[in-house]
Amino acid sequence: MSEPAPAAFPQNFTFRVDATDGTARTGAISMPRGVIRTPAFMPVGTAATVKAMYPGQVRDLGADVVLGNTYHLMLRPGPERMARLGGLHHFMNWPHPILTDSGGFQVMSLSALRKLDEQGVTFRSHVDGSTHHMSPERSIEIQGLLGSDIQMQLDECVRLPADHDTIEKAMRLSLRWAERCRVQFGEQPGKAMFGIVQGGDVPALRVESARALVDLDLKGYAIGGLAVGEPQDVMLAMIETVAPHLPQAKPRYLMGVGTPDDLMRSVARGIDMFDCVMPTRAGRHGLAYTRHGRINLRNARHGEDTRPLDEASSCPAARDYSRAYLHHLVRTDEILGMMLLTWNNLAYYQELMAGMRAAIAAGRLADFCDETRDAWAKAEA
Ligand code: PRF
Repeated sequence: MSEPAPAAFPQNFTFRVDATDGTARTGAISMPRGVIRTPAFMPVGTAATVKAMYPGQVRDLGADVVLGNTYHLMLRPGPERMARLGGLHHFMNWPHPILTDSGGFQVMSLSALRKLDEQGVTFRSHVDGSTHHMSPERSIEIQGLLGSDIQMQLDECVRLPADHDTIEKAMRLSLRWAERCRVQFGEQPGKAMFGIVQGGDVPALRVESARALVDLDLKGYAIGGLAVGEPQDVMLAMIETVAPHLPQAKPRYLMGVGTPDDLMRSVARGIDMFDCVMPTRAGRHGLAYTRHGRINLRNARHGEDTRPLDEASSCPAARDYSRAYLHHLVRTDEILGMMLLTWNNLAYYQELMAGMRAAIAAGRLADFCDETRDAWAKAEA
């Protein structure tokens, strides 16, 4: 008699730290749909697609997880329809882990006539003007209908600069919503719901938010409300304020960040997960992130440059097309230009994360970051 085959991945949601280097950590989050190597960068797949990329390509670059947006998917195709169609993983042909943002942040940045009160957020769709209401409970219900593996609490993110009272009210509302989301989420062993630390640029509010969320004993913790108008040193100071109050044994996710430099400085301060539209959006606007720094392919100086973006890259988009050709594609608004630059940018971001994971394991993250910055500076000189 043969034993039943072991499950490919654990049935529970777990996080393991394998090595540390100062306050930086490398490890893995495991769940039934797969393993996320950390520190991880999550490509943004807002509307059930990482724009201009095939799912298989995203996977081949080393992405273990993508991000989906509750706000966009609740408007189109709608959560109940998504559930009838078998869930987001099946719908978009991405069988690996998916994290979904809760919707509050996108409502505030995209929809018209939004109104926020204790019960949740009421807003007009940016698609057809229809009115919607989303409570903390409904946000978690929608994320469940989508089939999301890592669900985010509904929160209120305040743009900076803002006054103390506004920041404090939003932080406290976010805490009350975290409790309601946790009740709604209940116990789902293979899945997780993360809380979101708010508190703007006020250290005492950040600490209070982190402590109260830790008391809720959630599976992971995000830091929200950063990269919303403040300088980088303020963002980094807030990470340094919050991180010591978060449990070592749980993943930490910095939402909506950032540039390659932001990622390196945040990883050094103990962040495990990131998402950002930067590599994909910049790619659609003619910007390439490379080992030689950021290159604007729109610029006329690339018009007869026969060099590729990076001859040493493992990504065909970086290696097999001249800058002159990419310049031409960008200037003529060809779809292929967006596809190649998105591919290049996501490859660069994933290479950077893999480089940081290896460097942390080898105890040389600071050297790795110095070398990476030196290469950008050398190209500029
Ligand atoms: N909250 C949520 N999503 C977010 C943010 C936030 O504060 C940010 C801020 N950088 C990006 N995405 N729910």
